[in-house]
Amino acid sequence: MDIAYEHDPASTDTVFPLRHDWTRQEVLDLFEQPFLELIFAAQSVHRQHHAANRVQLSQLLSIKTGGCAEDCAYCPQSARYREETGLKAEPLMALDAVLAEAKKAKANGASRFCMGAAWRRLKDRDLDKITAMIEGVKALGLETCVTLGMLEDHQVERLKAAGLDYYNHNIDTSEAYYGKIITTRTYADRLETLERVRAAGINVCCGGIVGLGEGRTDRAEMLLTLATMESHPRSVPINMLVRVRGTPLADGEDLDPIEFVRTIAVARILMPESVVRLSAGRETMSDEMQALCFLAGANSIFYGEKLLTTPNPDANRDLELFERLGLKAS
Ligand code: SAM
Ligand code: DTB
Ligand code: SF4
Repeated sequence: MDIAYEHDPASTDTVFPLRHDWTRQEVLDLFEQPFLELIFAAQSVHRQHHAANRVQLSQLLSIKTGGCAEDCAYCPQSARYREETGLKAEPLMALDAVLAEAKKAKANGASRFCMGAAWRRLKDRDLDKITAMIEGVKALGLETCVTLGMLEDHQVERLKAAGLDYYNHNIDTSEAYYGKIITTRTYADRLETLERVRAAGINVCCGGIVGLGEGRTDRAEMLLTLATMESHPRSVPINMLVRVRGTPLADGEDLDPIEFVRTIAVARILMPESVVRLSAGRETMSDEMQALCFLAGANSIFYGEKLLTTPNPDANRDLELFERLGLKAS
């Protein structure tokens, strides 16, 4: 029986309202629930707002790799760790090469193409090239997303005019823990760009990374920041830290995978209408762990064998997993 591929708002009785007034204690209480209670609640919320068996596929492309001026401790693309990581900085890709990758992504079944640049901020000299990429990718019938660092008002307007669907800009962790991970920009800088994007009418894609050595309170605070925004981000990527040799976080202690699933479930409950993306880190996750994340309310993944610079499961492994779980891509 082909059930619940499409969202059926009448499929559950309890309505979980959209709220923007969550408190810190409520979020912590959610995290502390017995696991099975938490997953049941998350799955109930999920079915109220989303098709139960659909997972959206976004494909990433690094259009400008490495040499970044920021010092994000998790990131292989920071110029500060160049000696240790051995990652070479490359120039901005040419339009035709980007479009060739977008065509492949479309043929593989991705619905959104996300172009990432290792920049602290977008520079005006690159704006025309970026808007041409957005227009070209959109013309292929794909949703467009870019992540280019901090933006100014006139830049968001240009991106909007080019037809940009989503801008990704993560808050990454709690405000309290932020200074331990990044010193070259502030939490407030991040929120300012996010507000500009929202005000321009571009969908916000904003989430974070877990496994940075933060505590549960930091994970709760990060989700609280997202869930108390004026409107919830349309997409919420939850990344598990990918440990890259040569970065300051290469050798930390791994986060309990169950805690990662809890983070997904809490995100789902706090932001019922958002698409929660099981993002970086899938390469080292078991199929069972990924299935738990879908059960907890994740309904998007990064698809294709590469994230920006690190590996991701290849498409065959994902398609096989979808087949085993009866999931449909969208
Ligand atoms: N430079 C821009 C910025 O930082 O906003 C855009 C590109 S940056 C690579 C995009 C996001 O990738 C970061 O905000 C972070 O959440 C995620 N990321 C980077 N390195 C990661 C890693 N090793 N593991 C998990 N997520 C990572
Ligand atoms: C997001 O939240 N995760 C993606 C995307 N947005 C840009 C990036 C993950 C990067 C993982 C490390 C790498 O491949 O360089
Ligand atoms: Fe640069 Fe973005 Fe990497 Fe930070 S996360 S070092 S801003 S590319």
